[in-house]
Amino acid sequence: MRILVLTALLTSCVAPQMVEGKRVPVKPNIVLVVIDDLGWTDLGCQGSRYYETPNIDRLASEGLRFTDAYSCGPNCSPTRAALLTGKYPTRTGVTTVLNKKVHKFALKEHPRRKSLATDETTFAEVLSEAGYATISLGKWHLGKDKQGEDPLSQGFDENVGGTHQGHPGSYHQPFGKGGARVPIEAPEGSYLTDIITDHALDFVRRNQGGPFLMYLPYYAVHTPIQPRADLMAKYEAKEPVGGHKNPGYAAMIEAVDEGVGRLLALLDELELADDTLVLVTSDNGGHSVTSNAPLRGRKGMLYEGGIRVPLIARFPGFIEAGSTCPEPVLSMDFFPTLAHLAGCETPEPMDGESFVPLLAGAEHLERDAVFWHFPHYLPGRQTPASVIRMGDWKLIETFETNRIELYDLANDISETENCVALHPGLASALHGRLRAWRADLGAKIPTLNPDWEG
Ligand SMILES: [Ca+2]
Repeated sequence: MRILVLTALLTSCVAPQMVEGKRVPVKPNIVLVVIDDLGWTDLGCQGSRYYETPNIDRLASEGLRFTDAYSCGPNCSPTRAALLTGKYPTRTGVTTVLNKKVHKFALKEHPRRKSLATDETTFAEVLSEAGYATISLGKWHLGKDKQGEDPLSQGFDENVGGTHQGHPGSYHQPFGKGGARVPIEAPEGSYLTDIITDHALDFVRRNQGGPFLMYLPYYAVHTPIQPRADLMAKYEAKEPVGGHKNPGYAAMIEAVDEGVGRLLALLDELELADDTLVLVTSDNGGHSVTSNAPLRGRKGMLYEGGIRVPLIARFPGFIEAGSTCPEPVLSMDFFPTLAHLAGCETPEPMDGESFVPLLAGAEHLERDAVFWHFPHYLPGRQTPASVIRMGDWKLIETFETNRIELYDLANDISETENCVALHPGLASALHGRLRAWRADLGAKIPTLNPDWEG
């Protein structure tokens, strides 16, 4: 049934094309690494002088580093739903983490979806239809296992360890107990990040004839902070720098970097590096174990520290080595980008825009603004709010207080000076665009709670 619906949604594959004077690769292999909770500055190439990530740094030096990439949500599930479907969280209905309590403070949150609907079309379904072998390796966090809301229901041929869980019971074998256990069989003493990498390498070897799509959402570096013991000593001996100071967290980052390094080495060994797009990103900003400075805020917040994430893309011969791009790209842009490369149209509605032109060297996408709508409370971090970013300007509307904040990100990346009073006309125009976008998507704003006594 799903295949019939999908076929009806899609038009036929299109011919190879030129972008920015470059021939767009046809059906390359795709590796999409999503490091859970990795902050914007949590890589060497993103400015950390404490964490050591030589392999991802090498990837950046051989490819393109986006300086203004964002997650569609300030936490996991909304971002992952947007990434897989190409739609804003408002449209998938997955607007906060699945198991979060519905709060009733000054505003009353609306009920929301607790899983990604299985009739949503994901990029895995589209690429699978286009002949790709597909695998999801690691964290899923988008539905209930008992109801079959897993990667296999969303177009992936294989699922290694993806469940309803947002984090592992343990990073050490057997990876937790009961429902909190990550269901991967591994020898005693195994470390989860390494085992997931082992499965990734095995998939590449089995599918080296291509094309393949590897969705690699590592459980790391989400809590619990449980490093591999052999990586700890180096960081324990290091001086904290720039707010980066936790040896266990640093060791967890290094284990992921080592995994990416093993994967890159295998692509080299099999002579697949020139036929494979490798992407590395995160699903939200870093949390309190790290520092996102100079960005304000952290995971769970709509300030830059909660939503700006690393994004690195490498495709030798197509992407210029050592380049950077300041154009904002969001989680929802991966779907149209991957479909573009697979030579296929995307289903409607589609909020994302292919960033293939940026990979080829273009400076801008066609859209002129991007949006966030988070109608939820995360106590101590965020109250219901919406955001628009247009050019270098960012406006935040907070519903509980009707407060409007306007920041000039080009000159104030730390969001310290609210410029509303200085630029009332601009603030009004951005607010109008934000309201129009919400109306267009049917975004709900939490209503006043009559029982709230503050
Ligand atoms: Ca996360």
